[in-house]
This record gives sequence, C-alpha cells and structure tokens, in this order.
Amino acid sequence: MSRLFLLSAAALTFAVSLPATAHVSADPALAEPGSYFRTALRVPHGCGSSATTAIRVGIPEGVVSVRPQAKPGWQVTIETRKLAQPIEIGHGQKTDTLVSAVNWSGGKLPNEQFDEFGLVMKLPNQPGAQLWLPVLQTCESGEIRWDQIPAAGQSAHDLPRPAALIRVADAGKPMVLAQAHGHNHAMPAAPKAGDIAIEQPFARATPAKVGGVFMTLKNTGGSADRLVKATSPVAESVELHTHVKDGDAMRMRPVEDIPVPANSQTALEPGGYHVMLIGLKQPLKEGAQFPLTLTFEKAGTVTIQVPVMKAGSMGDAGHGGHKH
Ligand SMILES: [Cu+2]
Repeated sequence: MSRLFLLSAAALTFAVSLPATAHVSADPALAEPGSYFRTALRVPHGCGSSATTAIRVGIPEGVVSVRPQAKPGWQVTIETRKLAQPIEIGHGQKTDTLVSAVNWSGGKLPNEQFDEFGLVMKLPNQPGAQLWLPVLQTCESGEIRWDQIPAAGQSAHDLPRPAALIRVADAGKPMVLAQAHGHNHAMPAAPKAGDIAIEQPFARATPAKVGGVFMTLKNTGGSADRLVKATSPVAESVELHTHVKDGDAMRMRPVEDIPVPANSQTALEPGGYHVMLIGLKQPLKEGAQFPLTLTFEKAGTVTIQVPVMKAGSMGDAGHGGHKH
C-alpha cells in the first residue's frame, strides 16, 4: 500500500515538474539534513535514438547507507568501497564498507519513454550541501556520461551533461539536527504547533520493521485543523493510519489526514488513529526516543521526541490485527 502511495506521488510530481531540459535528474531533489531520503533518478530519453539498457549511479561522499529500489525486468547490483577506518552511520552503528555505485542493467527503456530508478539514501547532516550523483547511461548503441559538475560561479544549466543533483536543505529543523548528532535527549514538556499541543506521545518497543506512534492532539484554538503529514529519520516512510473493522478483524488503512476539531482533542491510540512508521532502520528499543515531525494544515510543523515504551504498553487493543 505504501508503494502505491509512492508511485502516485511520483506520478503527480512528474506531471508538474517535467523539466524542459531533458537531463537525467533526481526527483525529489531537496532533502532534510541527515535524513533517510527517498528519491528517483529520472531517465528522460535514450542515447540519440537508441534504447537505454543500463544505468550506473555514483554515490557521493557522505552518503552512508544506500538501498536501491527493485525494478521488474532489471538486475540491480551494488559496488562498494572499503574505508581505512570504520565510521558512525547513526543509531550507534559502524561500518567500514560504503556503497560507491548502484547499477541497474538488463532492461530496455525505449528512447521514446522515460523511467525512474528509485533509491533510499542516508544523507549527511550538512545543511546546504550539494550532492552530485554522476550517472552513466548505457544504450544499445553508445552511452552518455551525466557527470559534469559546475565549477564555482558556474550554473548547472550551462552544462550539456550535468550530474544529478540532490540539495540538502538549509538548517531550520534543530530537533532533527540534534538527534542526528546523537547528543540531544532533552524533551520539551509540551511541544506545540500553533494552538495544537502534542501530549503524551509514545511508541511501543518492537523488533519488527513497522511500528505505531500514539499521542493526544489538543487543539485550544477556535478553528479546526488537520494533521496532514508525519516524517521521521528512523523510518523509510511514515503514514497516517486508522483502523477499520473487516469482518472480525481490525485492519489498518492509510488516511489522508487526521482531523483535530476546534477546542477539542483527537486521540491517536492503539486500535484507532495512529502514525505508522514503515521500514524501520532499527528495532524500537524500550527507553530510546526518536524525532517525529508533524505537519498540520494550519498550525504548521513541529518536531517532537517520541519515547519508546515497553511492548504492549498502555493498552494493546487492535495492533495484533495489523496487516501489512
Ligand atoms: Cu498502522
């Protein structure tokens, strides 16, 4: 279900942002510092009139984790490089091997069609950084090297074959930045976005790849609002879910938003509305906490710290019925 979501979002983006210049490009191209960033490389045409048969994407310095998207009809292979010294890759983990390039090969993308090659990457915590991904496009006849990087004072628009660019956003999300450094464990007493207080957030410890987050959203303002989006660096994607009765079972279903009426409150609780973490990078361990960024339609965005409680804590109604 989450994959369908991503596909439809990508299609939507495509409709509004097909570039006039038909270069290989990353979309989306703007990322949060230190985030697990999902993007796709769009290949808009072949080499001359020849079909594309392979794409090789170079992974820039500072990217410490890469997961390519599987693609029907294409083989995915990964090239790695060994580091002299192991480095921290977040969540207390270290590695001495990094992905240096990802290859998709064996497919056939006609010149008249475009396609996208998806990646999830853990980006460096460097606000304002520009990450250039050189792309080698191989065709049935010939190849194109999208590997040009603008020099100082030069624009990528002036280059005939620019590398794909990912921009790391400027600072402005201090909680997420602090978490990425691993030193900030302060939890603000009652984080608020505008008139909405986020009370008693918690997640439950789980060894699984998915986890629910619960809280109470208290709206002290005179106008109705809606939670429209949640993101977290600990998961590949985050969805807003509710539970619906399906025969005797409770099943989860993604929702577009979670309403918070004026002068009222909405509980996100087991068996009801919740925030769903999908593709957890690490098991959620009791006693840990992680940042979660909530965006409300009117009240704006706030980043909270979510403590991880014991598995099954505070009522366990419904989550046993989760189907993913
Ligand atoms: Cu769920």
